[in-house]
Amino acid sequence: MAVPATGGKQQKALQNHDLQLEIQAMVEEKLFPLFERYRLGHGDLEAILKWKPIVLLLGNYSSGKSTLVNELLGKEFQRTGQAPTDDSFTVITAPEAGEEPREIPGSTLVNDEALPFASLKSFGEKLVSHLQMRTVAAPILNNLAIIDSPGMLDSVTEKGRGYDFAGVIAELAKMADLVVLLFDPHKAGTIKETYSAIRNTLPEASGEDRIVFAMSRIDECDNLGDLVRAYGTLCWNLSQMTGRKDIPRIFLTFSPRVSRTTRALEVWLEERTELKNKILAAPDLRISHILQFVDRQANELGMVIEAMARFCRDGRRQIQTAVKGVLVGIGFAVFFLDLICRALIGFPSEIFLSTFATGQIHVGHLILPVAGSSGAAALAWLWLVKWRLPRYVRRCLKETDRLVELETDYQKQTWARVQGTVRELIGIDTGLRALFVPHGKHLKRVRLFVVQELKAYYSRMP
Ligand SMILES: Nc1nc2c(ncn2[C@@H]2O[C@H](COP(=O)(O)OP(=O)(O)OP(=O)(O)O)[C@@H](O)[C@H]2O)c(=O)[nH]1
Ligand SMILES: [Mg+2]
Repeated sequence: MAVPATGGKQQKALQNHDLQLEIQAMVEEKLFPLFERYRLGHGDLEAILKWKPIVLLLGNYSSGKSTLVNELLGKEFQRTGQAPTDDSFTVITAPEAGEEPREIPGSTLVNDEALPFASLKSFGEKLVSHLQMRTVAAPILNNLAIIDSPGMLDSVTEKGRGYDFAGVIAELAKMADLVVLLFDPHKAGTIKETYSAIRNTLPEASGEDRIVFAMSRIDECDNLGDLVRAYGTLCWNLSQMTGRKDIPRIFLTFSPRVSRTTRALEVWLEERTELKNKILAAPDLRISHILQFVDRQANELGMVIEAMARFCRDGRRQIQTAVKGVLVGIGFAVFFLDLICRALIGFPSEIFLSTFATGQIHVGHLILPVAGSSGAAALAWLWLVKWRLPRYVRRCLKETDRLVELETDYQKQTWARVQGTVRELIGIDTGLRALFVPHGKHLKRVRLFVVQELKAYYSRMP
């Protein structure tokens, strides 16, 4: 049996909850203003920071997701069946204190500020009508929500479902502290939607350490040879999907509640218990998941600021060049302009430098140097504003990559996520003033946040 929450566990849950609130307050105070300033959305971060730990169950249709939920709850709660049974995402959790168990429709969930599901609204009405929350009193749900999902299919396309199924999975996987991916021996990793979820959706949305693979219904294998074949097929398919040769652990399990052949398979029951205990321990992953996510978002923010700082620094160099041009122009106007004019048109009769040396200077001697200097300054200004800076901005928009260091894969992946924002920021305000924003100060604040505050929270993880 899976271990139910004990007094010690409850205390740990409370500690985790307090820590989560503390991190939430700190992130809201220190990072959110900068996210807004740099036009980076912080909806995902907000979603993760609020509410309770979440386990997301994904898998082929009829792989036993709802059966596993019922086993964890200790009651027949979710509908189960041999054909694709469930076409909805169901968030299952405990009712609020003093509340009766109830069903809450998706439209309420996506509009409830206290819940993390607001981002699902953007997937449209069809998804919202395939989303619900069901509350039920069960010990494991005191500090946990489980999301049961529609089975993954082979033939259904986005058109068939009516919403972007992979996108919804990505959103939910981002907020989930643990993603359990169930397979069954009948379709060991051959389902198209599962393939694309593992290959494209999950790596971006969830850390590898937060994904658990399990093959359920193994009691339906006729013999050991049959099981080994199904397991081998799943491993091969998984390596195709993940592109990796080192296969992650795959729990081999079956449900003793529905299986008729438990005796021969007793040895595998241990794995079922291990899988359930892993699910029950998901709340322990909460703080590290939050910190990892904050870390990742802070790095994205840092990269945007770094790019903007570089953009401004190089832009200010263009101004320096213009200023140098002005100085040369002024020097020329003061020392040579009246000399040249006198040589060409005989005016002025006295040049500024000689009157300056004799001390017999009057306003008339200053006209040409001052007019020349002003002309030089105006020309330099025009050259800068109308030609040099727009050209510089255009080049930065075209070659945004040169604004950041892209040495590691991590830097490249982070950059892929934020370079659109950098382009947007560069394009918004192309005036001179934009080059004097104190990005360096902002960058320092983000770096300090990552190396000091965030690190301190890592060390406080229970
Ligand atoms: N023999 C056996 N049957 C199982 C096991 N787990 C689930 N089943 C049966 O398999 C069928 C499908 O199980 P569900 O729990 O409904 O599967 P699901 O993944 O929720 O399916 P969808 O909601 O359609 O995606 C049901 O008839 C279950 O009773 C198992 O470990 N062994
Ligand atoms: Mg189901």
